[in-house]
Parts: sequence; C-alpha cells; structure tokens
Amino acid sequence: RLQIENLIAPAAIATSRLTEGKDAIAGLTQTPKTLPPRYFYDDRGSQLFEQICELPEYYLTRTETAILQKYATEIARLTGACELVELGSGSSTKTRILLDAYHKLGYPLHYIPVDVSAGILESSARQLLADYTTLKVRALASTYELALERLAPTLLPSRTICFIGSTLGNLTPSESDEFFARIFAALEVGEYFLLGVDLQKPKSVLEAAYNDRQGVTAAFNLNMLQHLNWRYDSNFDLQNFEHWAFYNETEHQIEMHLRSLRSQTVQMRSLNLTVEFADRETIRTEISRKFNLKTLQQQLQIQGLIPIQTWTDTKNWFGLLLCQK
Ligand code: AVJ
Repeated sequence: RLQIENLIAPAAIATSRLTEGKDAIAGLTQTPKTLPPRYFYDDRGSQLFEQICELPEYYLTRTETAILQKYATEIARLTGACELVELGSGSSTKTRILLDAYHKLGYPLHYIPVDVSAGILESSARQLLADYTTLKVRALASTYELALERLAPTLLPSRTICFIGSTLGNLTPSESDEFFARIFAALEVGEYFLLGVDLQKPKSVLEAAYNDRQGVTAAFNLNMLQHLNWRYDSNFDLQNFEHWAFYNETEHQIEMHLRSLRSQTVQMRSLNLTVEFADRETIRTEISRKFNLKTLQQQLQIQGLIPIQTWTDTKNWFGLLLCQK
C-alpha cells in the first residue's frame, strides 16, 4: 500500500541534478541576498518546524487545526470521494483530520503526500499506513513543480490538491499566480483545491510568532546554513550569523533574515561559489505573507480556481478556502 518515489535525490533525475543549486546561486549573488525557504527543510529543519508548531506563540498550526476539526466533514461532503494530494505534507498531522472525515463517510482513502524532506515523508507515510488500514499512499519526495507535473490519473472520482499550513505565504504575489496556474493545469474540471492561509492581524502577535522565547525559530532559520554546508560542501559558520524576523506592514509579510555578524567570506565548493558578506549584511531566507481573504478569493477566481466555501476561526486569524476548477 506504500509507494515512494524520490524525484530530487541527486541521482534520480538528470534535470533535477542540472538545476540543483541554481536557485541558491541566484539568491546569493543578488543584492539584497536571498535564499529559497525550501532549504529550511532538511530532516533536522523539518523536526524544528514540528517544534515550532507546538510553540505557545506560533498560533498558526493550532488555529488551522481547530478550523479543520470543525469543518472536515463538511469539506469531505463537498468534495465527495477523492484522492488527496498534499503539497508540503511534512508530518501529515493535520491531514489526519481530513482522512478521518473521509473515512467516516465511507470513502476510500488515497493519499499522495509531496515533500522535499524525504525523511519525514517516509516516516509519516509509514505511520499513517499503520493507523489507517485501508489507506493507499504514493509518497513523492519532490518539489511542488515536479510533483504537479507527475500526478498519474486518479482512480477515484475526483481529486483534491491540499496546500494548507499557509505555505502559500512563502510565495511572492507573482509566484503565487504562477503556482495557481500550475494547480489549475494539474486539475480536471470539477476537481478541488484546498488552501489554508494565515490572515492579517496585529504586528505584535505576528512578531511574537516568529521570535519565540525558546529560540526554536532562530535555530530553524540558522539550520538553513547547516543544510547548505552539507548539501553544497560549504563552510558557513553558524556562530557568525544571527536570526532576525520582523513584520513588514507595507507588504503584509513577515520577513526572516540571517544577519552576518562580521565581514566574512564563505566558500560553497560544490556550487563553485564564493560569497562575500559585509558586516550586518543579511540574507532574506523567507517571506511569510499574511492575507486578506477577499483579495485572495478574487485572485483565485481570476486563475480559474473558484472559491466555493471559506472557513475561519472566531478571531479571523486563519482562513481555509475550498476552490473548484
Ligand atoms: C511553513 C511557511 C507556513 O511561514 O509561518 C515558521 C514557516 N517560518 N516559522 C510560516 C515558518 C518561521 C511557516 N510556513
């Protein structure tokens, strides 16, 4: 009942090998420097993210979980029996709420988790199979782009692509549009897109969530450098960088940076790249956009993903949207 495919292991696919690291080179050679958030998620980074989800300040996971618990049955009724594809599945903890709802309605369970972290993908798939005796899993260790191009025709009447946890916040507005276009292309008419997004709220609440008192977010941010060290044979010294996160109110986004604590030179040997840092220079490692529901619904609509139902929590802190092609 378990099938695992790795589309990003260095040897798996020639094209992946050719493009591997290009995004890091592009980000580190531009001013200001940036790195794609996907580099957070090596196995250690995925573990740290799981810890973040439990933090008292990090309201996102808790809030979305509550919304799912309340409305999962309604979601399952609306979509009917369908294959669940999840982009950025991580530990699949919230997905269990959906699986339970589909199971209770007597629908067959076909789950396609997609994640760049092969370790967490495999361990959560095995755990799910142990807990859901009728479940079929096809796990894809992959970027979203590759996975969306490789979805086989579903054996069930329909398909729902889930993109929950506000991962959409990592994309710029133009990247979001491109992403929605890829979702649209991957769906048949009548199929569904379930999207979970963090909403705009007071700056104090947001900044606390990305500057937790235990320093887990700081460790998560710095771990990206550790990941680059082993992936690209590099010599970032984690002592020479610090975590910096703030809410950019004009752009409605949290920005996470790593700030260089001195002027320094870093070698990234397998990328053939030397990176110079000025004292206090930063690398932006993540944007985490905070959405306005009305605006987002309009954007989805324009991309042909028609919002058919939207749910929020009592504080209007988090939104869950079910869209249909
Ligand atoms: C997984 C992208 C939703 O933006 O809140 C958590 C990642 N970064 N703490 C987010 C994250 C810092 C998270 N997303």
